Amino acid sequence: MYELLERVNSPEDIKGFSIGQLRQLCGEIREYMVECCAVNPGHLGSSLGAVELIVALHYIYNTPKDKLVFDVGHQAYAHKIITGRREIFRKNRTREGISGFPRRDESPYDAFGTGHSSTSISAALGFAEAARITGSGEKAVAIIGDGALTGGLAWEGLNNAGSSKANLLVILNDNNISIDQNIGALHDYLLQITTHPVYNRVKNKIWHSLGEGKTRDWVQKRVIDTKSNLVRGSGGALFESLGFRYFGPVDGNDLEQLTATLERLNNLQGPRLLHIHTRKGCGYAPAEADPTTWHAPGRFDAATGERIKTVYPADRYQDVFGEVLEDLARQDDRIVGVTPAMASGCGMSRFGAAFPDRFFDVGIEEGHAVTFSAGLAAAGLKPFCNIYSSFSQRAYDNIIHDIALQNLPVVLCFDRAGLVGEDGATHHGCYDMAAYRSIPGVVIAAPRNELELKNLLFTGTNLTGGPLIIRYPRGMGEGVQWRKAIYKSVPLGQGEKLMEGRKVAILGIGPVVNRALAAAKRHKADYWDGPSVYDMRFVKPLDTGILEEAGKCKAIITVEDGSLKGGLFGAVCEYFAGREDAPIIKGVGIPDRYMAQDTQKNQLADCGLDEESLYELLLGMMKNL
Ligand SMILES: Cc1ncc(C[n+]2csc(CCOP(=O)(O)OP(=O)(O)O)c2C)c(N)n1
Repeated sequence: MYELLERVNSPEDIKGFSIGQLRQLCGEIREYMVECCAVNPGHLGSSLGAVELIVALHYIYNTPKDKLVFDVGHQAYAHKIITGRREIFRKNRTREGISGFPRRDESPYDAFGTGHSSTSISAALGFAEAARITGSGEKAVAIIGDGALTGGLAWEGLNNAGSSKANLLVILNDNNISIDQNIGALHDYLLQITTHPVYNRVKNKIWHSLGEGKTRDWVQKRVIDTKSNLVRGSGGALFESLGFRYFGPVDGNDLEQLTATLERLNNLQGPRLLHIHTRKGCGYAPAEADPTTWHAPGRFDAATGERIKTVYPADRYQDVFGEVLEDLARQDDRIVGVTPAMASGCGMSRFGAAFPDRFFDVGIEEGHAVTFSAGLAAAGLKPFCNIYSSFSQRAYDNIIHDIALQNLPVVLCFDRAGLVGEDGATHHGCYDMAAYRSIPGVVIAAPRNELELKNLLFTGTNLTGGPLIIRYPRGMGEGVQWRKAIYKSVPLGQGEKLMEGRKVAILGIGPVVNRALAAAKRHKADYWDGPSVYDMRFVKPLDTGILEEAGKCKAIITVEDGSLKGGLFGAVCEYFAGREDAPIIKGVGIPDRYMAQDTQKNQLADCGLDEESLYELLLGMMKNL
C-alpha cells in the first residue's frame, strides 16, 4: 500500500530517490498521516503542509549530523515518520507511543526538544555557533512558521544571528495562518511579499516554462541568488536589514523547486533566510478548506473528512469562560479581552466576534500580552488576559514587573492548568500555583467547577488592585448548573467547607477537590467515619480560618493538580512550619518530574489524583491515626 514509504527507515533510504520518487513518497506520507491521525488524533494541518519541506531537508542535508531545529514541533510528523518512527507513529501522543513533538531523548534526529513556540532560531544559532567554534562542519537549520515568527523570542534570535558569522539557515514556513487567522503588521508584511503579483507572475512563469536543465538552473540562480530587484522590490528588506540574506518566496509544496533551492542555499555561508509559502492541510481537502479546525481536528473519517465530534456530558471550562466573558462585557464596556494567539482554543473567539474593538489577539506573544494588559489596566480598562498556563511561563517577569509591582487590576485567566494529556510535558500547566505564589500582591484562585469559574470571572470585574489569576483545566467541567445562576462575588482568599469529618482534613483546590470529596463520602459510607473536606479556592491568600480549623485534626491531606513542590502543599507546610501543634501534612499533586504524553485520566491517576487513589490513601491514614 505504501510502496516507497515502507522502504524508508531512515533518511539514508531516500538519498537515491529521483524527484519523481520523492514526490510519490510525499504523497504516501500524507496518506499515512491522515490514516493514523484519523484514529489517533494529532496536529494534522501543519504537518500536512510541511511534508515536502521535511523530505527535501532530509534529502539535501546530512541528518542527524546536520541539525534540523523545528519551531513548536507540531509540523514535524513527516520528520518522525522518515526517521525510523514510521510504525510507532500509529501511537503518536500515547503512553506506549511517542511524543507529538520532537524530543532529544526520543531520537538522534530530534536535534532540539520543543512544544512552545519561537525557540528555533535561538537554538539553531546555538548549534551554528558551536559548529563554528568546534569546526565540526555541521549545518544548522531553523524551521519556523509565520505564526511562530510573531513571537518576540524569534526576533531576539534573528537580531543576534544577523550580526553573527554563523552558518545558519532559517526557513520561514509561511502558510499565512497561525491556529486562528494570523494577525499583526508582520503578517501583513509577509502577505505583501507572497502575494506580490508581479513577482509571483514572473517567477512562476519562468519556472514552469523552462523545463528542467541548465537554463532553469541559471534562472533559479538569478531569481533566488542575486536578490534582484524583483525579490528586493517585493519584500525581504526587513530580513536583509537584520543582516540576513533573504531568498524567496518559493512554493514550499513544490518539491522540485524546493530541493533545487535548498541545494543551492546549502552551499552558501552566513545567516540566510529562505521564505517558503506552503498550504496548511496541503493534500487533504477538508484540512485545506478549514485550517483552523484542522490544526488539531480530533478523530475523523479519513475517507469523508467528517469529524467525529466528542460529545461532552458537561460544558467545558472554555465554554464557560467564553460565554461569561461575553456576558460580563455586555454589562461593562470597560472589559477588554487579550489572547496571545489562542482565541478559539480558550473560548475567546465569541467575545472577539461580539466586541471586535475590545478584543486583542496579539500573536504568539505571551510577555507582550501581559504587559499590554498592564497598560490597558493602567489606563482604566478591565483586561481579561487569557493564556494557557504553560505558555504563561514566558511572561513570568511581566507578571511581576508590569502587573503585580504596580498593583494593576488585570485578570489573568490561565487555561489548560494542571495535566493536559496528549500534548505531554511541554504543555502541562503544573507550575503556575508554585511559581506565581511567590509574587507579592498576586491572588491565585482555582475554581472547582463551572459555577465557581463564572463567579470568579465576575469577581474579576471589580478588582480594587493587583492581579487575579484564575487557573482552570482543559476540557469538561463537573456538570453543575451555571448558566442561569445569578453572579456572586467570591471574597478573595475565602475557601469553603464541603464536608464535616474528623481526624483528617482534606484541603483541596481546583476540580480535583471533587475527586477528594467523592473519596471522602465513600469512606464515610463504608466506615461511618470520614474526613473533613475543604475547597481552599485560593492558594494565595490562604484561608487561615480553614487552616486553623484543619490544624486541629491529626493530619491534613492537600490535593492539587499542580506541582507539589511549592504549590498548595508547599503553602500549607509553610503555614504550619515550626509550630509544635502542627498536624501531619501529606501532599497529593504533581510530582517533581516531567510527565509524558498520555490521557489526562491516566496522568491524574499516576499522580494519585483520581478518586480510587485518594480513597486508598484515606483508608490508610484514617485507619492508622
Ligand atoms: C509559547 C507558545 N504559545 C502558543 C502556542 C500554541 N501554538 C501552537 S502552534 C501555534 C500556531 C503556530 O503557527 P505557525 O508557526 O504559523 O505554524 P502552523 O501551525 O501554521 O504551521 C500556536 C499558537 C505554543 N505552542 N507556544
